[in-house]
Amino acid sequence: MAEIILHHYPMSPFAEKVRIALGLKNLAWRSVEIPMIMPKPDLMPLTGGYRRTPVMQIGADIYCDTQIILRELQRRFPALPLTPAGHEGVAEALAYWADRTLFWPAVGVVMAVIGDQLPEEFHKDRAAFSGRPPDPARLKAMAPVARDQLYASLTHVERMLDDGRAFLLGGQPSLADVAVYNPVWFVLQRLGARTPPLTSLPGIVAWAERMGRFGHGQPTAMAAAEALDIAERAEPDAPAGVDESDPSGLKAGARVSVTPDDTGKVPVSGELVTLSATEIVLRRSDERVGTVAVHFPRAGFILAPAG
Ligand SMILES: N[C@@H](CCC(=O)N[C@@H](CS)C(=O)NCC(=O)O)C(=O)O
Repeated sequence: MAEIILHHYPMSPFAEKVRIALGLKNLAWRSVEIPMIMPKPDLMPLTGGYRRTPVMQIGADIYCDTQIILRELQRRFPALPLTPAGHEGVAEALAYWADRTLFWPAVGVVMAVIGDQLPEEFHKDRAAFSGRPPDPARLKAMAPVARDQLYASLTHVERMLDDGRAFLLGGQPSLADVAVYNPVWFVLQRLGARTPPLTSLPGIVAWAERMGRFGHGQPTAMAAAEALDIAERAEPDAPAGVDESDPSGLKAGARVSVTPDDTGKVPVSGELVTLSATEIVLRRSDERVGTVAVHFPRAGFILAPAG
């Protein structure tokens, strides 16, 4: 099988969610470092416009968003399952909550402290990314709100750990753990454990230490050009196909676009080759990499016929 290639940068918390999952599964992978802000000229030929971090590549199959990246890792490497049997829905739902709700107050806590040390280009880029004007002073003013919201949300997780369990859903780590680890890691990494509200959440801090011990598996660096060459030489995997009873009524071969519904709302266009409740796959061509299959999760993405 082609190697796992992760396009990411070290300080990305969503990339850490995937890196720690690669550690849990003890996998070998190749690491391509991408810029923290646009432009990302060596990523665009692979994704067709999707700009968020991280992106996983396996040959000519490109996986956008950590939801689909983790599902694919689970499918290809089923040992040490990330979704414990009988608890798949709970693990997925907790992960979605962590990605879309818990993440933001954690960003608020960190940015209130480090925001004004970051360059103007970073703030401009993240303003375009989020659709909100750049405003480091507002980030500082919102610090108490972010702290309190993170406290309220993480207290639910602290309570889950109160009975002495090692991980959120029991004795083994799962998708729920790697997803909650993402924002907790971000605060710990940037500000340390003496940061409120972590000072009031000792169970979370101890759990995060346990999570961190899984490490990142075995990464080795790869140049971006090599990753593009690999995509160019490879053929995408055979598509799973379009579910005939999908409520959208879309059929295989339709020209469609896929756009994140929250941040980095850049549409990617192509030919629909797979559609299910959990996955959208487009086939598209690029002059640098030839034909690639770009995979997205269904949740959190807008699928529309392309004009
Ligand atoms: N829902 C996405 C969120 C990814 C995300 O927001 N990543 C941040 C970095 S942690 C990002 O893309 N920031 C802008 C950038 O890297 O260009 C996922 O699960 O992958």
